[in-house]
Parts: sequence; C-alpha cells; structure tokens
Amino acid sequence: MKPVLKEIFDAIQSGEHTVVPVKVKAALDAGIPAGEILTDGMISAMAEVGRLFEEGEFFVPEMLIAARAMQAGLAVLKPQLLQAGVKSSGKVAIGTVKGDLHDIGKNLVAMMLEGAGFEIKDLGTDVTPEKFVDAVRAGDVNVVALSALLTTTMPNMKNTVEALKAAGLRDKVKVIIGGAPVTDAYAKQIGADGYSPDASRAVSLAKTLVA
Ligand code: B1M
Repeated sequence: MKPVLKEIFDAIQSGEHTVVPVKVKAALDAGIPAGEILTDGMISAMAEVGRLFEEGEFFVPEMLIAARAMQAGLAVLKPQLLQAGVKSSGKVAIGTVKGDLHDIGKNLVAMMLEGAGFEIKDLGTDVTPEKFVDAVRAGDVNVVALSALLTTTMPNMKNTVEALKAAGLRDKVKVIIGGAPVTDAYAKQIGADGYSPDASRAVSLAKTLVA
C-alpha cells in the first residue's frame, strides 16, 4: 500500500477525524485517484475496524470515532466522486432500513449515484417501510435503494418491498438493495429488482434498471 494510503488507513482506524481529511487531500494532491484512496485507504480501514470489533479488541466507541473519521475523509473526496454537469438519470429514494443506524455505505452509494446524475432523496437511517412508501407516493421516484448492515435488520428490506406492494406502488419503482450481509440470493428471495455489493456497481445497476 502507498505510504499516504497507509497513513489514511491508520488514522481512520484510530479515529483521528482531523488528520484524515488532511491526509486524503495530500493523497489527492499526489495524484492518487479518488477510487484508490477510497477503496485501499478508507473502506479497508473500516473493514479492519469491524474485524477488531469482532475480536473484542474494539468496542462501539472505537467504531463510532472511526466512522466519524471516515465521514470527514469522505467529505474531502466527495467533489472528486461527483462529475459536474451530468444530466439527470432519474430519482432515487435511499435509506438505511428500520432499526439500522449504519450510514457510511448508504452515503457512499448516494454520493456515487448523485455523481452519475441521479437526483437523490436521502431518507437517512432507521427508515420505516412506511417512510419509503410515503417517499414514492410523494414524487417521481424511479428507484428505491435500501441499505442494511445488520443481519437483524435485513428482514426490514423484505418488509419494505411488501409495504410497497400493499400500497400498490411496487410496479412504479425498481428496488435495489445492498450492504455487507446482503446477497444476490436474498434480493431474489424478497423480490427486489437487484443487488449490488458496492457503491460503484449500485450505479450501473440503477442505470440498467431505469434504462
Ligand atoms: Co456496527 N456492526 N454495529 N457500527 N459496524 C457492523 C456492521 C458489524 C459487521 C461489526 C462486526 O461485528 N464485525 C456488526 C454486524 C454483525 C451482523 O449483523 N452480522 C455490527 C454491529 C453488531 C453493531 C451493533 C449491534 C453493535 C452494538 O451496539 N453492540 C450496533 C448496531 C446499531 C444499529 O444500527 N442499530 C452497531 C453500531 C455501529 C456504529 C454506530 C458504532 C458504527 C456506524 C456509524 C455510522 O455508520 N455512522 C458502526 C460501524 C462503523 C461498523 C463497521 C465497523 C463499519 C461499517 C462501515 O461503515 N463500513 C461494521 C463492520 C464491517 O462492515 N466490516 C459494523 C464501511 C462502508 C463503506 O461499507 O457499509 O458495508 P458498507 O457499505 C458498502 C457495501 O456494503 C455497499 O456499498 C458500500 C461501499 O462499497 N452497500 C450498498 C451498502 N449499502 C448499499 C446499498 C446498495 C448497494 C450497495 O444499494 C441500495
């Protein structure tokens, strides 16, 4: 790993939210592509934080400060991930499902979709099926994008698909899902239109589905 990416990795892992943006800027200034900084320096650091949590070396406070440092770095990277002047590809209502507070992956997916020209309605975290239904009812939403990071909250993806059906809105929108525990098989099982393992493939998936 390039030294500056290792520094970003270490600073995220230890939750240094003032250091991370400085290092991300330094990496950009050194000509390292935003995608490489994101994947190698940042996302990998969060995976390591998860591993340390699983092993009982990190606890929730450490995860929280790492997440804050990650968000600070993403703010610097955001302009690089957005392409100016892309024409609208459609409207996406995105949120992390009910009971789930993880928002870094969801924010990243939203950012990449925005960069690809989608208009984003970000419903935030802990979003009930009813809120997704209301968002579709309220406007010209083409895609509903659901994120879940917990095995215990994945069923709320199914509940959201069911709520859209019950409201007679299922045929009006495409539903895409993702998040660490989510799989393609699960997407098929709950009747979603597609699954993506990461933010960039969520963009190609959404584009294909609305085309
Ligand atoms: Co939590 N947490 N957490 N956590 N946390 C995990 C997810 C966990 C895997 C850690 C572990 O045990 N290894 C574990 C879940 C285990 C499980 O369910 N099997 C876990 C747990 C247990 C918990 C708590 C229950 C802990 C507790 O309280 N005892 C608790 C639950 C709170 C709640 O939500 N109700 C909790 C809390 C938290 C914090 C609040 C402290 C913090 C979140 C802060 C925040 O998001 N603002 C946190 C964090 C930071 C993590 C880890 C360490 C990192 C998550 C992250 O941001 N990754 C995580 C460990 C891990 O994931 N390995 C963990 C970086 C991010 C870029 O990746 O979100 O996967 P990710 O998104 C990716 C893809 O998944 C995909 O694209 C993104 C970019 O490529 N993607 C989509 C995501 N959404 C998508 C949607 C799409 C398409 C692709 O289409 C719509």
